[in-house]
Amino acid sequence: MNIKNYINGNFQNPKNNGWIDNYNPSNGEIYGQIPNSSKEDVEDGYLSAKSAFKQWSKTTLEDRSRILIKISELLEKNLDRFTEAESKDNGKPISLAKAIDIPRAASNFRFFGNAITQFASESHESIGQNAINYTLRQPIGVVGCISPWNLPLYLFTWKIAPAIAAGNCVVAKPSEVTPMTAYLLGEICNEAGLPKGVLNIVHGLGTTTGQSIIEHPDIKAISFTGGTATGAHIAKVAAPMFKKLSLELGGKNPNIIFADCDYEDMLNTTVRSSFANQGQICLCGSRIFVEETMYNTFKTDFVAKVKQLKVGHPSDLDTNIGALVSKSHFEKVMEYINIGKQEGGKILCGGNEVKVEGYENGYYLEPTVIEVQNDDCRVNQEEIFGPVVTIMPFKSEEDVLKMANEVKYGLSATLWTNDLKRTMRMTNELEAGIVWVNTWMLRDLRTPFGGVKESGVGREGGFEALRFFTEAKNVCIKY
Ligand code: TXE
Repeated sequence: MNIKNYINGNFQNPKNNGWIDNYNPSNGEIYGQIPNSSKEDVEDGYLSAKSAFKQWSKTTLEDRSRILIKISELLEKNLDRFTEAESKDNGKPISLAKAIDIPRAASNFRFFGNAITQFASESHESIGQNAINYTLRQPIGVVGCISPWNLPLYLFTWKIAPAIAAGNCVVAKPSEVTPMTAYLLGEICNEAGLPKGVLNIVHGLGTTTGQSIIEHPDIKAISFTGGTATGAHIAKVAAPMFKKLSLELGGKNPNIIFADCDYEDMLNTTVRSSFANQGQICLCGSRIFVEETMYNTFKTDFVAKVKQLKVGHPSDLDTNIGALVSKSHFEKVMEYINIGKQEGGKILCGGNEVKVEGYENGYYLEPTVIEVQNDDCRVNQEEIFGPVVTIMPFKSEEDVLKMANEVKYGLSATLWTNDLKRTMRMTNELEAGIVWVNTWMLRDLRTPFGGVKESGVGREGGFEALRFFTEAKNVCIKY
């Protein structure tokens, strides 16, 4: 199946007729092609967005909201079709795509369709100066949204929905590794009555298509989720053009477990926070630190549970761990397992490729737990982004806090304890954009979402996203 670009409401081939193969990670086979769009295709997308902006930015909030909610409803109506497409393209279990990815994409549109009707700006009365100031929140114009492959439609729509809700028009590029659901979204947008040109989806490689978006002088804001190295590159390109930037990058998140926690809840959630989506979530708790007094108990129970996880074909309903997204990513994760061994880490379970019967060329890997001696090793410092976690014991709150913060990343942290004072101390001190206490990945779309340090710049979610996608203009009237 050939995917096409979605520009000005139409589906079209890339101008240079350049194509990239699209792989099914569950069997390693090519099952379609996607455009390798050039600068000219991006320009087409931009011109279409620019011409739609005049009218879309003046469209009433009620009308914008209605269209976004319609898109959400159509995604729900097409749940099975989108679920199957996402699972096939990405390798994730179909059960996960059905329970999380596609419902969340629908929620993104519904949430921002509603949020825009509640979004307000401030006024300041300048007392004694006979003046009133008010702030206009105006859409930026044409904005770029670039998303990764791990949660394809979920993260794609997390950017697009607030961008268009706020009155912008968009040139968007999904990951070339997982383009399918973004492609299908175009049809839904047409059906929902989204005016032509408000959303333009240009497919292709990061270094060509993506690069043309970030370099475009009139695309004034870039919202990006992906690797830290790519984020740094985008920041370099965008800075001299003074683009607004929102960067959500990698993580190496600590999962800190104290002996006073609710044990069963912690254990079950820790299996999920380690291996959900094959460990390919920027929020996964990939460094597990366990209080010394319960370390051996935890180690035994955790490893026993991890061994029960079923690695299998994504469409089998009892599969817990599907395929990794691509061959190159599979190789990267395997390389880290080797690094872990070389560094003296002990493989407590997993560590090997899995051959799933009938799908021997798929990219399957056992969920892997590595016991490490200290936090300085590479497997504890670098983002692996696969079904691999490390575990090690800690003695004191002070020690674990130091280790938790001694990474270049700062996206999320998870803390398991029932001690209120410790919770307060540690949540204040942890260097992360999100701290979960006695839970993981519990999301409320109104909350600010993003990281500190090399995990990114800016926050998505709620009104933060609407602020990002608007320019504040102060108007001062003297009377
Ligand atoms: O991501 P890239 P990759 C981490 C994870 C992973 C590593 C690399 O550790 O192993 O990043 O993954 C587009 N201009 N995360 O290489 O390249 C690209 O086409 C404009 C964490 O797959 O950052 C895709 O659409 N765009 C992360 C998007 O950037 C460019 C999720 C992300 O791809 C570009 C994914 C360029 N020059 C990986 N180069 C998270 N935070 O959740 C690439 N792209």
